[in-house]
Formats: sequence, structure tokens, C-alpha cells
Amino acid sequence: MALHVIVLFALGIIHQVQGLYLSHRDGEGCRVKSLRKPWQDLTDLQRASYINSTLCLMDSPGQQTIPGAKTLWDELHYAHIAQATYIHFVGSFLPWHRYFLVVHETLLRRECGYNGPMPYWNEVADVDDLNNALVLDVKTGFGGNGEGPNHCVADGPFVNLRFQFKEDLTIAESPSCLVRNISDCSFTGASRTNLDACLAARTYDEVWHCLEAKPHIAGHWGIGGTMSNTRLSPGDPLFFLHHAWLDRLWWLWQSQDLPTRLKEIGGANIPVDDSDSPAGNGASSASGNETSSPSCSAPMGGAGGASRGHGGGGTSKPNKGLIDYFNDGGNTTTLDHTLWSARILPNVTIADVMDLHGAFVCAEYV
Ligand SMILES: [Cu+2]
Repeated sequence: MALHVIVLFALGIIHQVQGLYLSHRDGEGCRVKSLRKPWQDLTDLQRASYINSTLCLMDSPGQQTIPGAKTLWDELHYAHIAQATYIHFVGSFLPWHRYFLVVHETLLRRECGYNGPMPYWNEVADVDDLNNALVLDVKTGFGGNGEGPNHCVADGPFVNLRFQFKEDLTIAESPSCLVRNISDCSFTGASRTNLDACLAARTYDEVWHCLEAKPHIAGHWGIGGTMSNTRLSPGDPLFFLHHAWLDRLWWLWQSQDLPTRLKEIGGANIPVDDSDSPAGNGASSASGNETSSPSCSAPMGGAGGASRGHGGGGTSKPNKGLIDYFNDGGNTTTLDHTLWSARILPNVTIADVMDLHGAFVCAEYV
């Protein structure tokens, strides 16, 4: 309840903010695309530069007036936690996370001088051997598994990372560590077969449900811990590589029929009851074992995972304030839908992010 009010308040404040921030774009369309490459294909130097720039975000003072946010990393965290109910299991799931990738990239480049390719995690390459994935390398990657009773990550560059916010946006008395609890069993959802099934989807409703289910959950539950928590997951820097991978899959699907799929959107703005779910799966499957064999253990992170009921989402009735805010004229997601990042960047609409080659995103997957 309290969280609901906070979110509405926060959303209301920024309702007037318009326009685009185009720090590394030229402001006139998209002439120089930002390259997005598999982490596996980056040079050691590029990997080190990306990790250092990420550490810089965790070390740089916050720039918004968000109580409790000490660093830019905290502010990114806040932007996801504050609206987790309205960016998962809804039509804006894919567009909002595409927007968030640009928000993150903008900070990384503008505030921390990163000038290499934006990495994504080619998960299908690691599906048979997650524990030896390059992203988990202690020296060149993001560190390994959690250890000890709390599963705090105990090696690699992010051992000292601490989170200010709890799931309800209250401030933790003692900031918590980065938690991982790797499950190669849960990661099997990233298989080529599952990806191909999503790429064969015929409508946006189908592809969104398909991608948000197995390929999405695989990365979150495969890493586990912080990553398996619906609200807190962007605390783990691997979040951005996982979501760039997912975004690439959406773009691959869009690219099969750009004239139609640059405009194709749908779904609800407020999570609806499972029975209303167009595909009748995906959203409803998220908290179960559908993405993995029954022997997979539940991930750490409590009620996190991709559980939709978390945080009061579930079967919320559309609220007029939110409907007005989203600007779709109802509870069906349209291209006019507002995307918000806690003022880190100005609001954009879904229309602004549909085209990877458009002025706002201006990127290319290679
Ligand atoms: Cu998310």
C-alpha cells in the first residue's frame, strides 16, 4: 500500500518531463550506432574497462533527490524497484527494459567515460556449462558464486558492493551484499530450442510472453540470489548483460518483419489475471518450475524470482491515476505508453524505443 502511494507520487512528479537525452547520439536521428557485442567477444582490455566503469557508477554520488540513494548505482536500482509491478508481466516489459539499457549505458558513458562496446551475455553459448561461463570469471568477469550461509559473492570485482534499498524501498539498516546462488539446472531455460520457439512467435503478445518466460527466467534464476529477485535484480551488474541478450532476441524477432513489428505492441499496463493472459502461459508460469526440470531447487531471493504476485502486483485492478499516467487511454499498452526512469533520463514513449536504429536507442547487435 505504502509503496503504491510512493510510486504514484513519484510517477506524478515526473509526468511533465519530456524530451530525450541523447548524450552519445547526435540528436538528429541515428548516424553512429552504439555497438552491442557478446561479452565473450570483448577483448580483455574492453572487459576491464567495462568493469571499471561499472565500479565507477557504484562509486559516483547520486544526482537525483532520491532519499537513501547514495550512488548512481543506487539510483538505477531505485528506478527498477519503484515500478517493478508495472514493468513485468505487462505489455511494456520489453520496451521498458530496452529503455533501461539506454539509461544505464548513458550513465556509464557520460559519468564514467566508458567508450567500448556495450556487452550482452550470449547465454545459449553457456547453457551447458554455466559454472565456467566467462561472465563469471573472477579476474576478467563479474566474479563467481555466492559463498557461506548468506551466499554473498566472495570474489571478483563486486565483493564490496552493498545495496541501500530493500524491496519496499525502505533503507536497509545494514546494507546487504550481492547474493548469488548459481543453478545450472534453472539456466537450461536459455536453450536454443526455447529461443527458437520465441523467435517463431507470430504476434507481439506471443513473443512477449515467450521471452519473459523461459529465456528471461533462465538468466535470473540461473544466477540466483539478487538476480532472482524481481525488484532487486538490477543490483547485480549481470542484469544488464542478461537484459541486453533478451532485448537482442526481441530485436531479432522484430527484424523478421520490420514494417509491422516496429509498431506492434500490446498487453496490459497493469498485470492482469492469468486467465486474461493472451498466451495463457508465460506470466502464469513464472513462479513455477516450468522453466526448468522439477529437480531444480528454488532460487534464493525469497519471493523474488519472476513471481508476479510480488509487491502487490498480481491481479491489481487498473487504477485511474496510473492509466492516466501511462497515457494509453486505457489498460492496453500502446506506442504512447510512458516510460520512466526516476528522472535519470527524461521520460520517453514506447514509440521512441521500438526501433533499435532510431534516434533514442541507436544501437546495433553484432
Ligand atoms: Cu526488470
